[in-house]
Amino acid sequence: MLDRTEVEALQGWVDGIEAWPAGSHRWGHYAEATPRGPAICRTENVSACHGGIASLVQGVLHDCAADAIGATVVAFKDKVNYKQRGGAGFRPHQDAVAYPGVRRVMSVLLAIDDCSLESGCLWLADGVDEVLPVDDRGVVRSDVADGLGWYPAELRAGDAVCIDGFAPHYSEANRTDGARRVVVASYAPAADGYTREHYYAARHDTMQRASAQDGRFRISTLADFEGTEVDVETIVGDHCTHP
Ligand SMILES: O=C(O)CCC(=O)C(=O)O
Repeated sequence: MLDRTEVEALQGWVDGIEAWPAGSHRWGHYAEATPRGPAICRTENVSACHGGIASLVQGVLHDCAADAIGATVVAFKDKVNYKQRGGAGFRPHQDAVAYPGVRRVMSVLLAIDDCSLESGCLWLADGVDEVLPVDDRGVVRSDVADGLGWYPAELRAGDAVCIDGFAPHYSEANRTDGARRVVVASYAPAADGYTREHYYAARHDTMQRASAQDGRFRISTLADFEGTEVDVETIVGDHCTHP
């Protein structure tokens, strides 16, 4: 999807986004504990504050999702997952379950760095066209997930993979020395009227309610993330990271 020059530009943008000061981004700039110490694991709604990412979300990623769905689409969500060295993976889940009230969704995952088996690439199950039974975390029940046929999507930096809303997917921890960063943008058919404002308001409410109920930290509406949260305030260093 991107050539070498575009990939290098994207990597530079994301280096800068990762260095946004803790607490500076109202939609979420999350950190996790890793064997090497706290590390940023996700920034949510990046396009709201970064023109370069917005141009991808409204440009090539949008066109890819529209092609895959076969209709005019609206971008309602985007995020960067960093999966740094030692960073955690995600349990099997379906986007149709994760995004409150969505009818049809297509996500496009764009590799910022190479995504290999060792660095925790995405795995997808094929042949699923319905919502699967979930456990108390909202992820696909393990006995159901065990019965699916899983395929790895190893990607070079600049490659992308489309994830249909019903396609179960998961990823493992990063066992390499480098980061495995991806941009994931999600689209709904324009005719469905599912907007970014609707999604982020519903996301906030759902996460608050779910965490109040089970006391679990979550970086998404489902408790699919396998990492351990770090309070971002504790990773502020002794110098300012912003320009
Ligand atoms: O970045 C990954 O490996 C998982 C992406 C995903 O499924 C998610 O963020 O919900």
